[in-house]
Amino acid sequence: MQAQLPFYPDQASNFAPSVDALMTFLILVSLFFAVAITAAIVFFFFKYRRKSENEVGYPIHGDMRLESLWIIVPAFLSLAMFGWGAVVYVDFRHAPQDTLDIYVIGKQWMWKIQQPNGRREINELHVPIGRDVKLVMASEDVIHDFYVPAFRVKMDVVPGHYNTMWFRPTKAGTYRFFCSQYCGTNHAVMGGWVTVMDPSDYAAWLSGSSGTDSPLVAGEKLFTERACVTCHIGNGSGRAPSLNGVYGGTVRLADGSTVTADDAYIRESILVPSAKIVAGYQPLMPAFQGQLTEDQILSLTAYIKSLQSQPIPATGAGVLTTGKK
Ligand code: HEC
Ligand SMILES: [Cu+2]
Repeated sequence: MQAQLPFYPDQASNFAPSVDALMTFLILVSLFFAVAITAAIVFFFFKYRRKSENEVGYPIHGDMRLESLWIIVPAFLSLAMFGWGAVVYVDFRHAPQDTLDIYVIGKQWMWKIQQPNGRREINELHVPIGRDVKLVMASEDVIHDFYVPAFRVKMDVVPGHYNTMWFRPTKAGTYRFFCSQYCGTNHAVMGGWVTVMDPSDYAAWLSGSSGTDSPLVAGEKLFTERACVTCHIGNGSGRAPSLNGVYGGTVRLADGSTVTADDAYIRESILVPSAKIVAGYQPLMPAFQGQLTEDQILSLTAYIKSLQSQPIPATGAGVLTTGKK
């Protein structure tokens, strides 16, 4: 319905219909009360106007039925808004399993995007239709925000932190995306185009790659170049815990607490190792804060993720459970 209105963005993702339905409900409720209250004001203005110079009004002592009505109706309406909003929001915040993960890095004033096979794009994002896509987003400098109106999704992109958001494109075409967090002089031009393609076209486009390493391959190289491999030995015999099977699992820390090894934990472990020490190990890992770009951290994480499929060494003291399914 709204899609026919001028200036209304296309409905091009799984979220568009549900967000628009909720939005329509909110607008209709607001419109109803705005019109009804204005009409009542105008009506009472004439009906209860003072008709003679010495007219005095009756004192009014309230009316239980009226008061119950204006408590119950708004309470019911606002609970409905909350409940409905929560359903849409929870769906947006919980990415399904088996998503196509694409890395997005915001930087004054451009978007650098990397496809799962390593193909890079700038201010462009190609996605296949009908596939659940998850964007893993980080910033090189200040807070940005990735916003695709046609998909009805947006999410802040924060330095020192990963934010993710997911969507399933439902309609082929080219749609605009924007940075929607003011981020400096050229904020206004920090945007680009999402291209939603048929899966076969997307596969063909991907394979016409510009030939950079995939994050996984780049991560594996970095792991050697940055000498991570000298401490983190696969069979757990090094001075550091083996990273096999760590990702997605639960890690026991030296202070007795446990933590889930997600992207944020891996990131922190690399940048500021002293923040959380794995039980049974000395805090001798150097901090890599300021020494790795966001790209490189993402690549290292992708590599550590891939180590999940390797055998878990019996000596991996810190590992309680693994993310292996
Ligand atoms: C000098 C040896 C050393 C080097 C080099 C080193 N680490 Fe570590 N690393 C450790 C030790 C020891 C621990 C466990 C104590 C701790 O948590 O700080 C650790 C912990 C970790 C953890 C958390 C592991 C877990 O089981 O929870 C990750 C992830 C990690 N390192 C990644 C890296 C990466 C990536 C590099 C290279 C960029 C690297 N490390 C380089 C010694 C090292
Ligand atoms: Cu920006």
